[in-house]
Amino acid sequence: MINVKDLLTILKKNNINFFTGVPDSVLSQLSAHLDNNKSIENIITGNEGSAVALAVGHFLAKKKIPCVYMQNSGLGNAINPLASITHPKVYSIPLLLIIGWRGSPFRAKDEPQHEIKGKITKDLLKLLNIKSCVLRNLNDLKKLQKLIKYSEANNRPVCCLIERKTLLPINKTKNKDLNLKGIQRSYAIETLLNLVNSRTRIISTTGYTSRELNQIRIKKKFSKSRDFYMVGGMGHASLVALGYAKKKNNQTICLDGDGSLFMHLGALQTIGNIGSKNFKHILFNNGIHESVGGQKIKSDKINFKSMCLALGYKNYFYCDSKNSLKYTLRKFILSSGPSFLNIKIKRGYIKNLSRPNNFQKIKKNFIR
Ligand SMILES: Cc1ncc(C[n+]2csc(CCOP(=O)(O)OP(=O)(O)O)c2C)c(N)n1
Repeated sequence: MINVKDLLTILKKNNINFFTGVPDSVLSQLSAHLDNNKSIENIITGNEGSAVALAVGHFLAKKKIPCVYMQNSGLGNAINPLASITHPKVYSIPLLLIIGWRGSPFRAKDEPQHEIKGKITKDLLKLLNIKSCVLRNLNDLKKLQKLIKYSEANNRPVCCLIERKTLLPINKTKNKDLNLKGIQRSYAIETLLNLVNSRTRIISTTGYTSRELNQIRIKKKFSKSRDFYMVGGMGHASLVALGYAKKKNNQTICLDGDGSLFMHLGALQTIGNIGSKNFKHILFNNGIHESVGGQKIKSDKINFKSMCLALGYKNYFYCDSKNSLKYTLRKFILSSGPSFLNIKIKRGYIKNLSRPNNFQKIKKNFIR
């Protein structure tokens, strides 16, 4: 195992003090250190491709190697700028990628969607001409040191892969501005399920939202599940919902998170343009990436109402209290879409959460 402090010491020695990326549970200890270290700049971007872009700009300004961190799922989002901007045959820009390697073939079994990406992660890096090392113990930090020197000398992106349970757990410092106001996500989900009819289809985003929806369905025995859980493809739930809603009459509800919404915010423009009456979009707005450690999103100043209406949504609703949730949800369900409901969610999730599995069955049930 590796103490994240040792990793950061190597990076500091090599003058790497600019970090950008999308958080990942495998790297949550890294995120925690970055947030607590005032001498380090850390910017969380909407998606991983944007982080590479920000890092490129930083290099152009400072001529110093930036660090871009992500989960290997996010490598998909980053491939475009890595292949067509930073690649040695294009601009040849040095940067250090730190990638959380879910589904590594050398570790215990992971979720199916992670196993697939895990198997091809190294090959993807090879295809991109990016040299990589795997960090498992202190000795491996020497390999990282060499790679950074190589990146500097040859102006090339390099990568270090970190598997699950490699970074030593750290004591969580108490965060003073924990968002404890708002509604519990699980309560909001249960209230919604009590209000919708059995023909309603729900498409839910990656992480705790899908896991809680699935668990509540099973435990509370709501009518047979007709949900589509986006266990991967973070940020794409709303357009899956739109694609369905356009061709069916069923009420179609997307359950989104703010991290997911910002990952592919352009989807809102498509929804505003072609969204149908039966399309409903719920944002579980907690201001954090709760599913991967609670890293901040800094969305509290955003005027979602102006944004959604400007982009063409027909209705906007907001709710931040349990007392008005049922009433607001009813109005939202009866409204003519595309409609957006922004629900202020507080931190917290169901303990011992299970995960949706048997994806073929989920798909069949949804289609039926
Ligand atoms: C492309 C991609 N990048 C990163 C991740 C890791 N990831 C899974 S859930 C999640 C956080 C989602 O945040 P949000 O939508 O706000 O929902 P919350 O976790 O707060 O419920 C992240 C970053 C991923 N699955 N896919």
